[in-house]
Amino acid sequence: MNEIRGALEGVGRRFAIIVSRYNDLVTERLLNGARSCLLQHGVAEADVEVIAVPGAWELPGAALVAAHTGRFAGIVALGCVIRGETPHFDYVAGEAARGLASLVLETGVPVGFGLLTTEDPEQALARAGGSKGNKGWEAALSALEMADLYAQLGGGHEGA
Ligand code: INI
Repeated sequence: MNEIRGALEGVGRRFAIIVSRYNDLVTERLLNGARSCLLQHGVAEADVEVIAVPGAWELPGAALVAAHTGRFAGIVALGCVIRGETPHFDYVAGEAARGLASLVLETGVPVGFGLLTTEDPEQALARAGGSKGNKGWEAALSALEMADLYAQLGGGHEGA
């Protein structure tokens, strides 16, 4: 049996981090986690491009445009939607997630999913470097692994 598994190898690869400014107390921490993860796995500082968008709703569109440039081996999408703050929770969170999933299938560029959807700010902060870890770091780790996997499968992008 031949098992193919992506390595956590960032050397020579370029990544985009798309980060939402909405709930920036949380998303700044996700960004720190994602950036640290990429750098610690060999991605050069100059090969990490941080792209800011207003809110989670804008994540898929910006990620799609970034993916179509062919410049990135992977993308990390970071945001935070808090249920108590909006009756639009299901639309914003659901459509952002759906959009990110469909762009992966459309473009073949891996996206690490770092969009927090929580009941309150405390739950979000716990997942942004608090007691539940840092989902930004985890999303970057997934993007690294999948970028290498896609490259091994022969489908990697220019940044790969
Ligand atoms: N955007 C978020 O990222 N998180 C939220 O919790 C949120 N709330 O609560 O509404 C939110 N709304 C903004 C939305 O993402 C768009 O930026 C806005 O509708 C403009 O298109």
